[in-house]
Amino acid sequence: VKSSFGSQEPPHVPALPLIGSLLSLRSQHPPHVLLKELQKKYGQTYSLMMGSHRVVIINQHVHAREILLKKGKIFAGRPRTVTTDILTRDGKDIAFGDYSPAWRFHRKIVHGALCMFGEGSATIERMICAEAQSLCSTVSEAAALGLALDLAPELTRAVTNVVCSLCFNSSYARGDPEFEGMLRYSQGIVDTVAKDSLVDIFPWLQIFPNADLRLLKHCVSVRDKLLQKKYDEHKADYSDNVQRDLLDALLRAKRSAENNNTADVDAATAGLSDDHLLMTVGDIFGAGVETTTTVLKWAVTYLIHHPDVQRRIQDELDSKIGADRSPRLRDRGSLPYLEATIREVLRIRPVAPLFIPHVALSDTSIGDFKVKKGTRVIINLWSLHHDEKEWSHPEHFDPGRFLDSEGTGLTVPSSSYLPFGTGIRVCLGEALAKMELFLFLSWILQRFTLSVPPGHPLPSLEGKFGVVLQPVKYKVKATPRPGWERAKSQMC
Ligand code: HEM
Ligand code: PLO
Repeated sequence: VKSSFGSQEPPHVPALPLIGSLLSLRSQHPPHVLLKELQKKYGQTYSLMMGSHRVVIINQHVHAREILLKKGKIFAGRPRTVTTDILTRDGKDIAFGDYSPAWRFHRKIVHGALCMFGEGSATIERMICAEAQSLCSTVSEAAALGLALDLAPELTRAVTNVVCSLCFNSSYARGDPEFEGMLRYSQGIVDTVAKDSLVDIFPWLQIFPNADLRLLKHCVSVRDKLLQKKYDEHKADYSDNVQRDLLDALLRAKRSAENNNTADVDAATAGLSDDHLLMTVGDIFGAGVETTTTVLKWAVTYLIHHPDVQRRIQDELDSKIGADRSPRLRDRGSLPYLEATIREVLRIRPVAPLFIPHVALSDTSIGDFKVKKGTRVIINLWSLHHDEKEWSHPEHFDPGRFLDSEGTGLTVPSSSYLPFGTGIRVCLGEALAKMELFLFLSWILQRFTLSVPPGHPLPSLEGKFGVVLQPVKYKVKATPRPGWERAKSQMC
């Protein structure tokens, strides 16, 4: 794609060893906050060297939208990094894979399969409700015993089982050793992948013994064994006539590409290797679990800090749904305050505060700035979601900003809001994630009021930066709401 080449270089942060080390040596701020701060000195769009790579940092929505939408194809590349190469067998997945015919083909198939099993089907709603039911029973048992509960593993199991049903047509019971193993390896990957941001600052570190890399390799090999097992089982009883899940849909696409049963040019040139297929399922599985769980944890954290918001959601649930049935997806339109709360959680604590870096595939421009082919671009979603010019008191949690003046209709009050990205690299799981967030939160809040156990401090709102921005661990006290005592909470 041809495009005009801008007239000036973006302001450049001096290439001292400083920046590389500021990010890797953990300045007092996490990277997204530090990169937001640097705009005070260098302007909203500036560049810096990270190791040997030139990186442009974007802190405003006009440039972010130009990159993702207007020039989406030019900026559709992804960098290769030591850690993501280990995770994805050199970029054979969708999220970290560079732009290519193979990538286009995989994305198209997964998108189709997600539509078939996800948005368009009643099955997915049933799967989510079954997990919401089981989650609420666990919470109810703890409440009946007067126990405070770490909700994180329970939320993770619920979300994992939805993705598991979707991908593999299977699910885990509480305490299943395979599930416990999965929790461990996934946290290991989240903790080590992109440790120094997704731009390798010191790629040469890999040649030294490095505890993080060792842990990452170990966790990835555990994950790969699990994926391989599911893959082998599916291959063994695959039939062209039934598609039980996403993996069946991928297998079918692979066979059809191999038999040249396709008019798709990308498919014919790219094919679908076993590695590609496994890594793609790994992406859906990993993204499906870690992102949605993280948002649910942030939602619970903010609801505990804001009992007034919790009460207003419960009032809405009581008046629109009542206590005789559980919420369904079709209730989404009548619960605007809950929807607004979900939007506000996604704004104030974006799951991926720096997205995944994009790469310019040809010489191009951003605004008036020249950008050379190969330049890496970090879109700082944290800056967009905390831009004082776009949001009043950005650190203030206020679902009301997503409601119209009557307080009944939903709005997006600023263009500086992109929780799922946009354009050709837009999140593939947006619809699925929104269904899960709505159903899990509405089921929980219909039945329980959440608070910290007596004597415990409120949980921190800081978050731990990594490939996803996670809240810290803490325990929750769940008080059953009137009318939702033990027996009734078992009801669907
Ligand atoms: C990419 C957000 C849930 C699958 C992304 C990106 C963001 C994002 C910001 C990067 C966009 C970019 O680099 O330009 C979220 C949030 C979620 C969520 C906030 C939950 C609330 C999910 C789920 C799935 C998923 C449930 C899978 C079913 C993916 C994939 C990509 C992606 C495969 C890579 C797309 C590509 O590079 O082409 N997501 N996501 N996400 N997401 Fe999500
Ligand atoms: C999460 C840990 C898993 O074990 C592996 C994995 C795969 C895909 C990644 C995901 C992790 C983190 C969140 C990512 C997702 C792809 C898209 C998503 C980066 C590392 C986001 C939010 O961009």
